[in-house]
Amino acid sequence: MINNELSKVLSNFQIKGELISCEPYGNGHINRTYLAIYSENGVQKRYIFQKINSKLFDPVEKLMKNIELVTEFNRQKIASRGGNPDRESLTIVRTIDGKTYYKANEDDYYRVYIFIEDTVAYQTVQTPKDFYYSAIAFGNFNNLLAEFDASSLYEILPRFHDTRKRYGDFLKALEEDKLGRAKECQKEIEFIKAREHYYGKIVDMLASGEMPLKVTHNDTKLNNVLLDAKTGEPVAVIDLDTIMPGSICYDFGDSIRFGCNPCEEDEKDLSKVNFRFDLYKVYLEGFLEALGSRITNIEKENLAFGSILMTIECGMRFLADYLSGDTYFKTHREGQNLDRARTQLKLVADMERVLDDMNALVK
Ligand code: ADP
Ligand code: GN1
Ligand code: MG
Repeated sequence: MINNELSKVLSNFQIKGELISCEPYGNGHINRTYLAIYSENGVQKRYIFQKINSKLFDPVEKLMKNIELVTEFNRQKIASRGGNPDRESLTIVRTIDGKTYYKANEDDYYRVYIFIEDTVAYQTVQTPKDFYYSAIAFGNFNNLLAEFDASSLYEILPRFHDTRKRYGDFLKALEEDKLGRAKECQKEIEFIKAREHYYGKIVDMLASGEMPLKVTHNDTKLNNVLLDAKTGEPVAVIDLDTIMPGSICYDFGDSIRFGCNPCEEDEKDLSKVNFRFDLYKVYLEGFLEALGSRITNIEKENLAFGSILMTIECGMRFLADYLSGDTYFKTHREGQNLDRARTQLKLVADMERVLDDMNALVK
């Protein structure tokens, strides 16, 4: 069945043919994503249709301007090297009046992208080769952004990876303890508090200029890259909502956080959640290969630490959301954000044990 309201919204976009289905799609935590299938003269065409999280991305107009600028830049680069921009980049489908998004109501904003066919977005690494290719994709994407005019971007989520600020937000959620949940997670709270000395390290290096501030993706988990369904080769980097100034160590670290966990982010059985050092090695190889000379020593020296930092940052964000009543990350069951936080902290503990080896490998 096609939801009438969604179908009405879709009719405002420049899409030919008849809408035949529109169903929830993917595993993103932030926007509401649907797969919309159309039929035109008997031929099916698919689209990604998203209700934008406008509470978070405010103003949506600026968010979409960022994405428009980055995708246009991206598409030109892809075309100039003989690639296929419709496949290797997100393509915005405009509204009938030429806009990049549609405002249905006060807080209801929607956008449409061309669905990139014959690709997969994995929730966990299937084979080391997939992970290697994802490293190539994100590394190349960082290279591309290096040539992009940073001043044209609007910082839509200021201080996104400012872990010290994230820690402050966590402490505030803990102090409020709106639902009385803190008593269930004392061990996790102590774990996060014990690592306070980590949180300012990269922000301070960025502020002092010791670490270069670059334009980064900032949400480089494996399901934000599309790999070719047949060959596994990288096709496109997606989910461009968080492109902002940041550190290469954030992009590297977030990929490691997500991909070196053999389980899904919300695995309940922590005995299965173990840091996969072999996959770290594979990702590191791909990432360094893609970046070539575009990575400085200070960045290299902090890749391993950045992996720990991104993982504990994500852990404290999940836990803060659990304490605040699950208002930020989409949840499908009770306790899911707590489970997510626990997997992250388990990975941090594992990584801390092998940090010297992680660093040695970079050298
Ligand atoms: P969120 O911001 O909520 O994470 P995403 O933009 O990452 O939303 O989209 C959610 C999922 O939808 C992705 O993980 C991917 O599986 C799928 N997806 C998004 N855009 C496309 C696209 N253009 N083509 C194919 N699949 C896509
Ligand atoms: C969110 O949008 P999605 O699902 O790709 C979040 C990331 C977290 C991630 C944890 C804008 O990413 O920062 O690392 O969940 N995105 C935003 O899985 O907050
Ligand atoms: Mg996503």
